[in-house]
Amino acid sequence: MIKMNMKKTVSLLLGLGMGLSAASAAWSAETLEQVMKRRGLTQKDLLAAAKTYTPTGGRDEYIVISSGGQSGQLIVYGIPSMRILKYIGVFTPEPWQGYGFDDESKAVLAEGRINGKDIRYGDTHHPAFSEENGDYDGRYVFINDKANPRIAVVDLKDFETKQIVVNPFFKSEHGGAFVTPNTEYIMEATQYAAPFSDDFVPLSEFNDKYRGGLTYWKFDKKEGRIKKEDSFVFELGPYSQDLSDAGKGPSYGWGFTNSFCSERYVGGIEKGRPPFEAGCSQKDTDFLHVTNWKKAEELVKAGKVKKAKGMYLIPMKQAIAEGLLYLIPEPKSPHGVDVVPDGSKIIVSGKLDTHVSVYSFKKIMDAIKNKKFAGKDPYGVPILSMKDTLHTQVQLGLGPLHTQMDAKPCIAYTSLYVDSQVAKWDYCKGKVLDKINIHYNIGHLMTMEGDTVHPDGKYLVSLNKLAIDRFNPVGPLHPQNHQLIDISGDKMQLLYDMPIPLGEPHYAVAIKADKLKPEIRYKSGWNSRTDSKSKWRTRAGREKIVRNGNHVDVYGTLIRSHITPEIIEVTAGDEVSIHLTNLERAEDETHGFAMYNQNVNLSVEPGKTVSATFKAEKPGVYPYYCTEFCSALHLEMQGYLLVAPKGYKATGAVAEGQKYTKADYEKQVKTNLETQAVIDSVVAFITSHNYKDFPPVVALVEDATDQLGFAEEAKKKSEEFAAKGDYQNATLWAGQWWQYQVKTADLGLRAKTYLEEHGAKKVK
Ligand code: K7E
Ligand code: CUA
Repeated sequence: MIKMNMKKTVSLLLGLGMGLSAASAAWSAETLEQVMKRRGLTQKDLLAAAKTYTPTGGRDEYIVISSGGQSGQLIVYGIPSMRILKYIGVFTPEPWQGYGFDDESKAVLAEGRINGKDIRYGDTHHPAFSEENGDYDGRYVFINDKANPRIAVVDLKDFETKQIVVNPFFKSEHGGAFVTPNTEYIMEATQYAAPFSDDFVPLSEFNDKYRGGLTYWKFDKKEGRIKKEDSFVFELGPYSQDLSDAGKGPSYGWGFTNSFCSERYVGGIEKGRPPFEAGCSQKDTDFLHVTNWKKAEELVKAGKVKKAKGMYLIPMKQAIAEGLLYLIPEPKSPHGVDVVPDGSKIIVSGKLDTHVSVYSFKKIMDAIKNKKFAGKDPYGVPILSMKDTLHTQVQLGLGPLHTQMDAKPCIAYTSLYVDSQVAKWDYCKGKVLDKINIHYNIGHLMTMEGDTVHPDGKYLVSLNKLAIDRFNPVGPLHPQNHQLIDISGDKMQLLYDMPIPLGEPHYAVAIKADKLKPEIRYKSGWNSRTDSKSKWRTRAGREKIVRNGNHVDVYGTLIRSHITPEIIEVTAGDEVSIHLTNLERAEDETHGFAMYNQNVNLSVEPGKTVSATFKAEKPGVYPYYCTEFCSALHLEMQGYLLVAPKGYKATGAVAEGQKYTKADYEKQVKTNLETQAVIDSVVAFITSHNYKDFPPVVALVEDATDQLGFAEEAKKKSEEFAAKGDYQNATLWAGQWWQYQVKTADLGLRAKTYLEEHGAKKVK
């Protein structure tokens, strides 16, 4: 058996010789104290650094899904390292992921069309994880679009957007996405009132024809899709409904939705009317909407609710008659509404009130049971009194917005927008415990699994609206600032500032990392957007080009380092569909596919099949290539689309380049035999260890076996040509044989390294 170190092996495989220089610069001898002095760091800074610094290869304890604001995307990052891991394309195309470029994801984005129009942005606000018994189950995440009322479903198996639903009644929304404790429903409440119809309605009819609403989207967890036909919508008064939250524990079956501008004021500054902001903040209180979704669901199932626009619509009259809808005054221009983990209380913050108001669910139920109403709103909805339903009010500071929960009972954190602070307080006793300054203008805040029935506490992230002087300046448009705060002790401690350079991330949710079990590859030939086998999947050796009238289907494959087919010939005017399957099974072996001038840009992860359909209008030469640096010969992963003018007769002839002789052939074969010896040594290492106990290694070995099979085929071809004395083709096929060997060895070495780093044991 040949013994070789890794560097030497790689050099041989890449034909580099042993010229790699030894590591040059010695580590500087600076001490910790010297570094602290040079960088102006304090002991406190060091402590904060030690709490967040994650050495190479280290993992985070929590995974955050943050809204990406106007980017229409989601942002994934880790806590405590605050390292960004991914952006997920949701409402907008995302080229890296091929999202909005392949036919499969275009179909998802097309679900989000409104009135036949492509919506090319989204305003994402509130991500929500799916739940089981009030705890995150790590399966899905939902996100709303405030500007164009839509909800999207992202599957955490592959962090891809699978579905977008459009709310057919709303013209604006904000109170989503919030889930009920078993993800029975996803809540989505309107923001700005508008007619439920799609026609013109003058503002003089605002009170009668403009409406707010609250949708409970039915979610099928098994299928992973929203069922529009089983979803229902509450018609609500034309108040500006705001955030929502679902009840849990004793309040299970109920939902809570804020509102502002219950004045129903319509501005018109250009006509001399006082603006919205004046008219919408006159009253001291607005309305907390209390809805009974469980009972509404029963009515729907009993066939007592009429359908409109493909879903169930519960008119206000019916909601009132059936006892599904109540209002409670809440101070003043409220924003966040948050149900505490045990479900007994509901915390509301009024932006223009220095208090947070804690409502008792029991008191709310008692008042409803005893029909103790303080009055009715203009639409006849019963109003409970604040006095009858309040548990307590606590003065926290200026501009309280949102509240998150600690692992410790009764402890909550509320953001104070105007004060630029986080307040830690006790909602049972009504006492302020601690405050910390943030930079600047905090919006939402988030604790670990803080929305669940079992919050983890530990860390808090302050999602600040302004970054101002926190980072190196990058022009008038600043990033936003997510600040990580340690909440494990009595006093909150600021640990880290992370700039978020992608829209305004309103809200974020954090899940324990070990609850997520994403896949490393797709089943071979997989349509990831429909979660089913693609009808365009293609196996190795079955690649083909099929013409059907003016439509050309290309069944292609991708594997290191070639695209099959390498030449595609069509005629101007043809519609071309290129279907590509990535044959790789190894982790992280994604291939891209980009083509000149056709807006074709694909990301094909291992196992995936994607398609790109376009019209080849203009005769010309259109090179294509792989966009992911997947292998040493990645740059050679290329091809041509030839669009011939109508009437052109293709001969298939190709110009010849370099000529090869018998000597060239023999030289290549010699290299190949040496390489085979290296492969044999790596194989011997792997098979002499318990590699089958390591699934990533098994995947690498499977891939390597494939590559070796291809090498065998290429070897045979080269030998056949050599036997005929055709050293041109013999040499080229011998070169291809070597290419497959290199890939085999590359995979083998990755497997070997993995085994060495993960303490594999010798078995024989
Ligand atoms: Cu910005 Cu929840 Cu949309 Cu508050 S929201 S800050
Ligand atoms: Cu495949 Cu580069």
